[in-house]
Amino acid sequence: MKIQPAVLFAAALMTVSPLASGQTIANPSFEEPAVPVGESFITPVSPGYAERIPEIQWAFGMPAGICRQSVAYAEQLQAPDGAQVAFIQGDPSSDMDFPIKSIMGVDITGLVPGKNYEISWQQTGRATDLGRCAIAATLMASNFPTIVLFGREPVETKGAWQRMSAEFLAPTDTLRLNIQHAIIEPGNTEPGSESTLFDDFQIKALD
Ligand SMILES: [Ca+2]
Repeated sequence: MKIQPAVLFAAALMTVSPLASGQTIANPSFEEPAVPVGESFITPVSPGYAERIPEIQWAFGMPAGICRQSVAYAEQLQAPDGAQVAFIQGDPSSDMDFPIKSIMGVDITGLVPGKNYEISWQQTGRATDLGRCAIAATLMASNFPTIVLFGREPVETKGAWQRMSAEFLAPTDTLRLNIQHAIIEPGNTEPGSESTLFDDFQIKALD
């Protein structure tokens, strides 16, 4: 049977379609920009709900941001990928209720509606903290129900990276990933206590 040109054209489109592997998380390892020499970290200029830092492409509440490995929030800790990580610092004044200030988020783009994906990342509690933290991770888009990846998942390790992963069905092509952070068992009483670090976000299509 002779194959019609239209069929060949459609097949060619499928071969080169960027949607086949187009799912993207911007700056997934927090390597850009390089934290300036003499500085340990970059955080939002002003407190508030998830301020987007253009150079990083992620939004961070206060206190959260990126830092170099082995210093500051990542003291005694090597990044699992590259040399920088993200952090969310606990907010001792607002334990237990997942305050919107202690948050970081980014848009996931290039998803194909109706396809299944796996998202994963590395996380760990700061080695020198005494208390216990938890995260909630959601995916959101206007006019679609919120997808809960983790509702209230304790951070199980300190100073040792643990890969978190969850699967989801994409309802639309762009979803906002938000990770909220809370102290569930206060250990330190100083400001800046109880932090969780993140690195190496990955997303892959499952079908
Ligand atoms: Ca990194």
